[in-house]
Parts: sequence; C-alpha cells; structure tokens
Amino acid sequence: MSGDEKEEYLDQAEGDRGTGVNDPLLEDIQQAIIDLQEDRTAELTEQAIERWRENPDAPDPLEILQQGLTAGVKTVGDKFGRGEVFLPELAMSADCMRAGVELVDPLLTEMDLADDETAGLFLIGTVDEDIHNIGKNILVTMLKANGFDVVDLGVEVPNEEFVEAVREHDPDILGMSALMTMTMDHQGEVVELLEEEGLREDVKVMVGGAPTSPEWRDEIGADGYGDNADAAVKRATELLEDIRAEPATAD
Ligand code: B12
Repeated sequence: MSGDEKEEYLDQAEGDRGTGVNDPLLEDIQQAIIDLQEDRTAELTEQAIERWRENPDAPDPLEILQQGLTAGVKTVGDKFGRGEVFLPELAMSADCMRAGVELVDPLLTEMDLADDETAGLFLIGTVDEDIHNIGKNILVTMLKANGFDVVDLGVEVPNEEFVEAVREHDPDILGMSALMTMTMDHQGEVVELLEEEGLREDVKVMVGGAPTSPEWRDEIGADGYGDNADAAVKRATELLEDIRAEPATAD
C-alpha cells in the first residue's frame, strides 16, 4: 500500500476497535491487525503471553487467540466485505494473524479441554475451491493437543477425495472447513456422496468455518458444528463418546 492509501485505510479503521473485549492489551492486538502491523501484532501477542505466564488469571492463549487475533482479522474481513478494503489488505491481515498464531500455537497444546482417553481419528480438510486454512490449522493443533490423531488433507480438497480418504483411513470423524458461502455447499455434497457410497453410517461429520452454523449442520445432515476450535474439540469429544457407546456392528 502507498503512504496515502495506508493513511486513508487507517482513517477508516478508526472506531473499528473494541469488539466487546474488556482487556486493553487484547484490544491492542485487534488494533494491530486492523492497522495491518505484523511486527506489532507479534510483539503484543508476546506481551500477552508473558502476562499470562506471570499471572494465570490473565487472558490465556485461547483467549488471546479468540478475543485478540481472531477478532482483529475478522474486523478486517468485515471491512473487505463492505468494500472498504481490498485483497492486499486482506492478505496483510492474514500475515498478521499468522505471526500471532505462530506464537500462541505451541501453547495451545498445553490446554487440556477434553478427556484425552477418548482420542480417536479425525480426518480434516478445507473444501474444494477454498484456500482458507488458518482456522483449520488451529483446529488441527487443538485436536492433537487433546489426544486426537489427525489426518489433514489440506485445502481445496475435491469432494471425491474426502470420500476416498474416509474409505482409506476409516476415521471416527470427518471435519470439513469452508470459509465462503460459495464453497460451503461442498460440505453438503460430500455428505450426499458418503450416503451414495454407503459410508455415511461409518463416520460422524462435522462442519465449520465462518458462513456455517448449527442450522446449516442440520440442513445438510451433519453431526456436529463448531463456532471455534475449542467448541469444535468439545463436540468432537462428545461424538466420540457416542461412537464408543454405540453397540458394535458386525461387518
Ligand atoms: C484471512 C482471510 C483470507 C486470507 C486467507 C489466508 C489463509 N491461508 O487462510 C486470504 C487473503 C488468502 C483470503 C483470500 C480470499 N478470501 Co478471505 N478471508 C479472510 C478472513 C479475513 C479471515 C479468515 C480467518 O483466518 N479467520 C480466523 C480463523 C481463526 O477463524 P475461522 O477461519 O473462522 O476458523 C475458526 C472457526 O470457524 C472454526 N473452524 C474452522 N474450520 C472448521 C472446521 C470444522 C470441522 C469445525 C468443527 C470448526 C472449524 O474453528 C476455527 C478456529 O477457531 C475472512 C473473514 C472472516 N470473517 O472469516 C475472509 C473471507 C472468508 N474471505 C472472503 C473472500 C471473498 C476471499 C477471496 C475470494 C477474495 C478474492 N477476491 O480473491 C479469496 C478466496 C480465494 C479462495 N479460492 O479461497 C470472504 C468470503 C465471503 C463469503 N461470504 O463467501 C470473507 C468472509 C471476507 C468477507 N467478509 O468478504 N482470505
């Protein structure tokens, strides 16, 4: 961005901060992302982590992630949606987000959200035509931290590849991430394909990503939804408990 463009952007960004977070440092992290300042995002994330190490009552890595970093990048996403910023800014916000996530990520593995004894196999990917993977990667980290084995198919995974991978790996849960209204339909298509191939009964299906919702989960006949990574891990653990409680079927 040129100097003028940056100034104009920052003028527009005035007043965007404060998405209901009552912590000045987390607000500063949001603002650093809104200001597209990668180094500052990393610096402030470090400070927040340091503060939590010194005082366990301070916001923990998950809160830093959700109320600081994620809230910041979503604000830039909203501005993009309103046509106030463009692709370069969106890409810069993703770089800021990644700089913060890199610092928080190793600490998420220390957060025990669920009962590790229930660990199962989770197959995950971002649906076809969709390259967004920051949220999916966070979920992968947290699933592993909670004892799940994870097979990650990456991004832009064609519908058939999900189905083939279910056949090959026989996972307990298939998770599909979709960040765009124009790609979320693939989640439903994969559920239909699993039915057609006679595999639907063998695997629980979870969906997530910004445009998805519990209503969408129900509409496409999925088993689980997660608004964020910790909710997703909790739901995955419940589903696994259901699987364990089901009587074994003879094949
Ligand atoms: C960063 C970003 C990008 C980056 C992505 C970098 C990367 N490697 O991921 C870049 C700049 C590359 C990008 C590109 C584009 N983007 Co974009 N992007 C975003 C943005 C701002 C943030 C996404 C993000 O990382 N969020 C932070 C993470 C932590 O949150 P999350 O992804 O939601 O994940 C959490 C939960 O959803 C959940 N979860 C996620 N996956 C799963 C899966 C399962 C199974 C479960 C249970 C839970 C779960 O857990 C996660 C962790 O807590 C969003 C705005 C938004 N509100 O989401 C737009 C957004 C998604 N992008 C958008 C668009 C339009 C695009 C482009 C088409 C732009 C263009 N003209 O080229 C391209 C897409 C190209 C493509 N083919 O995919 C639109 C989509 C609009 C729509 N409704 O369809 C959005 C909503 C912006 C907007 N408001 O317009 N983008």
